[in-house]
Amino acid sequence: MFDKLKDKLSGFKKTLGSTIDEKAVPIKETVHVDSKPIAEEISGSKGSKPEESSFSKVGFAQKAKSLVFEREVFLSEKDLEDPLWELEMALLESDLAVSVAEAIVESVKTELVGTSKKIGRNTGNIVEQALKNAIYNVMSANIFDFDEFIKNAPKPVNVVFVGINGTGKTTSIAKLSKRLKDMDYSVVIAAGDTFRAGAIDQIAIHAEKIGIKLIKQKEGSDPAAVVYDAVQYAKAHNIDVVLADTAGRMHTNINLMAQLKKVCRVTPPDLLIFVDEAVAGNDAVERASQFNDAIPIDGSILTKTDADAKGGSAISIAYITGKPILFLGMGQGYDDLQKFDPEWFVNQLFE
Ligand SMILES: Nc1nc2c(ncn2[C@@H]2O[C@H](COP(=O)(O)OP(=O)(O)OP(=O)(O)O)[C@@H](O)[C@H]2O)c(=O)[nH]1
Ligand SMILES: [Mg+2]
Repeated sequence: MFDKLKDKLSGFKKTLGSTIDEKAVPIKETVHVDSKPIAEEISGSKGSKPEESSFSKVGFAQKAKSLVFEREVFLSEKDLEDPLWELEMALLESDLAVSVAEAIVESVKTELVGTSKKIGRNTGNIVEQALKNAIYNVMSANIFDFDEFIKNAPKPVNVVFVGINGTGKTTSIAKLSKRLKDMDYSVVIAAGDTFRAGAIDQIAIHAEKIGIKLIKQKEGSDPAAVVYDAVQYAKAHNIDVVLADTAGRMHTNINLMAQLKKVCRVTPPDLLIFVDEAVAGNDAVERASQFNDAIPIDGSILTKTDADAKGGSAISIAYITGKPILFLGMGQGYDDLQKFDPEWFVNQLFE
């Protein structure tokens, strides 16, 4: 996953690491043996004896004799100019949206420029930490815990999935329904894609395999009615979660977007989840933003990360929409769904 991006980040770490190595100067810290009573040193006067103080009981404690060599580096804006330019290019080549690449570069610059930093032997660490902080900051907008939300929300929780054609909505619903079932929630699926031929059969097969009730009508019927039926069924049977599929549609298709708005009006979703594929890169980010403008989403699922070397959409999508990534799809199996956690994500970029 995201191998090209990982290579580029590690390239930046190496380049800047060697600049730091060249500029680093040794500093010598010497701590002398000191035989003054600590109490005196603290009070600053020989006369005053804090008799009951614990210091006086310590008596003539000696500090350890030590001689420590460390290195220190001061990076100017000029030192970072070329490496940061390369970083920005690398991020753009990895499909990051321009504003996100700029935000990351700015954050790395702010962290590294103009202050004197003590460094150890491994100069890469300071660069890695700056990069991690920068990427974490752009990704962690609105951290949202899906599991906590499901646990605490009034039941049934109505979750509707939207996105363009073929991005993985139906598969993600199947994965998520299994995940929720494994967590002992009762789930019902609404076959809200009444538009594409074969869509109802496709989700029916998943529902049967996983052992989950499916609410469906015939092809061509009103998706708002299907989702309504599913919510009514869930209410009547004390079902915890409704997962509603919808037909893939372009955000530019006015009629199909109006149909989606009707679904949301008839049975307002507790969570409206936008699904797109990581491999679509900047296009996915753009679509997320436009869906979000048309019908405000609550978060995104990014699928096919197993086939995406660039990683840019994963980093950009939360920043651009201001809504969290909830899950990553990492394969075609039911268990190939990773709950998204920005900290985990950032760490695995440097593994
Ligand atoms: N490798 C990989 N393939 C995936 C992933 N998620 C979905 N797919 C595949 O992508 C294809 C499309 O998935 P669907 O779930 O049918 O997509 P959809 O968004 O429901 O498509 P429409 O209903 O046509 O709009 C299928 O072949 C899935 O197996 C993933 O995380 N990784
Ligand atoms: Mg589908």
